[in-house]
Amino acid sequence: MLKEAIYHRPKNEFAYAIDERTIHIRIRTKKKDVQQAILIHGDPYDYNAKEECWIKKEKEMTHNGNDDLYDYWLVSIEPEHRRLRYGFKLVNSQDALVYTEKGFYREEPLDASYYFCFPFLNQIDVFSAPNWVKNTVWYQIFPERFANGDTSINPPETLDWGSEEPSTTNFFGGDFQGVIDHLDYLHELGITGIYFTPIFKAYSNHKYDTIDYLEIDPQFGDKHTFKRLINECHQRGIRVMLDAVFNHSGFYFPPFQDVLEKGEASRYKDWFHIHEFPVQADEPANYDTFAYVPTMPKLNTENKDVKDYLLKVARYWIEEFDIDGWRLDVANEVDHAFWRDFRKEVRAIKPELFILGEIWHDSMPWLQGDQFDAVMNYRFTSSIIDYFAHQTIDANQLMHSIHAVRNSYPETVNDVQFNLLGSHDTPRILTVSDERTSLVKLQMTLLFSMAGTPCIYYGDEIAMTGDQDPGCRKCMQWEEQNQDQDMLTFMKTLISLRKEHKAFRSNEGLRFYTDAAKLDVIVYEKQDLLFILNRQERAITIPLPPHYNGQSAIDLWTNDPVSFEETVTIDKWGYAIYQLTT
Ligand code: ARE
Repeated sequence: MLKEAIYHRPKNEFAYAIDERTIHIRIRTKKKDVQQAILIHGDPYDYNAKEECWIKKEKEMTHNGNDDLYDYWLVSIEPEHRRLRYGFKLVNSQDALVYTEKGFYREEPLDASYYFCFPFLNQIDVFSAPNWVKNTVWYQIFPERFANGDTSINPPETLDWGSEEPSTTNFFGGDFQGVIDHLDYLHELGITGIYFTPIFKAYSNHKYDTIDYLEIDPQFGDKHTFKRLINECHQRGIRVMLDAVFNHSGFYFPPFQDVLEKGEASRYKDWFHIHEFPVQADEPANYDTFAYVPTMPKLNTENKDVKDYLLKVARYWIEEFDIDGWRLDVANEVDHAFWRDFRKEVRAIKPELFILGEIWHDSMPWLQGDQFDAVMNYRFTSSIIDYFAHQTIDANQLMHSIHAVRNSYPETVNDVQFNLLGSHDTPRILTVSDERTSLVKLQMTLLFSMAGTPCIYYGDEIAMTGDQDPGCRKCMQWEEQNQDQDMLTFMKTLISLRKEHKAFRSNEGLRFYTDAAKLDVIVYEKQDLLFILNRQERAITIPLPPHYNGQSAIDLWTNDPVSFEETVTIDKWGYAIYQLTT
């Protein structure tokens, strides 16, 4: 047994509570090395005086997927007194070892102090995301480019809708009225959440360079219109999430302008990270910025005045407009202390508020339950795109990547991860998929059939194209003859299937079939559903898992009855979802 590959360390993703009674325990072992993993567990204080030993029990762990290197094991346990000491019995054909906090043993140590410890399950420590999130289907709107509903508030030099390619500086007049005018379109699509990129007063067309955090940008409308927008959304069962740009302000943010004007004498000089005075705004700026962008001075969120100001902003849009979520821009570059206070503040006024961090990499330090509920799951995005669109990884690598990402977070986090195929920061999914809508459908099927909360980037549902920013920010296509109605129908069906079947929204029972993967077809089951995705430009016949032979099912796309045999043939770029009926 390869002991060097065996790893467990509480808590993080290896030992965490999923509710006020239940604890998940995970362990990682070298792939195919361990055949059986058993949890040895007991109450830290249960001692048998007669036999002079700790009283312990055993519970079989289940295999929770594998990646290229490791098997992942999981067990759920409900200790009577919400406290736990535990270890692992690991068995293969040549060996049986006991793994504890003090190391490996042939025999089970008798003293509880040798074992790992989950000292006490305190309710306040339980990671808790709002219950509505995992059932939400999001739609991301870049307000400048969704719809121009009120030309009277067009910014100067507004172009006719869609008349030119988007650039980093041009404007087309998208606004709140335009969104209101199309809420029924979103409702019919099946959308139950809208994520707006920034809407506060700012200089650019993307509004990530904030001038006033407490004012709506006049090109989008006013607070009255925004209030109407929120009400119209809520009446349709659509929740609203805004974009909090707290890592940096814009160049024309009055406190930064004051520092530029008064230098060291400014009362705001400690609101930013100024290296030396006088402030030098030309590149290279002599103050910290987002990336190398001098017009985005980094805010000093460790400064009490800055924190007080930004937390006031965060509360304001909840208390005055009843928003349902905050997406946190460049969240990984803001200090943890700020986010801990942020969560306390916003959850105190709205316990059901969704807190979503924009982090593109492994985000466990922000997902302990004291900061974010979820992150934008770009790690999952890139695996899907690498397999179906770029075709730079094979089926096994896709499965391994999905399991590796899932097992890097608690299952409670996976249930609310913000899953996406693209955003305003990435090329559009159709463009990266070589403009093949069939490949997009495969990727959408995988995205919408995994646990988490999926998001459609505006226009992807009608097969819009667009390269990297700013190319991905074209004006929304509203002329029906220029919309891909087949893709729109597909997305409506996929969304309704996800709403109808719980197995779409949970990873419980998720299992991939490696025999099909050998033929480069992705086959996975989840409870009573079987999914088949074929990225190849040819039909292919694959063996079904033996236990399906003779079973009957319903094809969820056609509602036709199906009786399974040993094999099934899947069309080129084909996708199938079956619900077992026996
Ligand atoms: C402009 C240009 C871009 C250029 C960028 C950087 O348009 O072509 O790459 O400057 O110099 C906003 C605007 C952008 C604008 C940017 C700067 O929307 O159009 O880009 O301001 O003026 C990283 C960060 C991530 C960040 C992206 C952009 O980690 O937080 O870069 N995303 C947020 C927002 C953006 C916004 C900003 C931040 C600034 O979502 O829309 O940009 O407020 C890899 C890395 C990621 C990296 C990602 C994308 O995957 O792992 O860390 O994200 O690529 O580059």
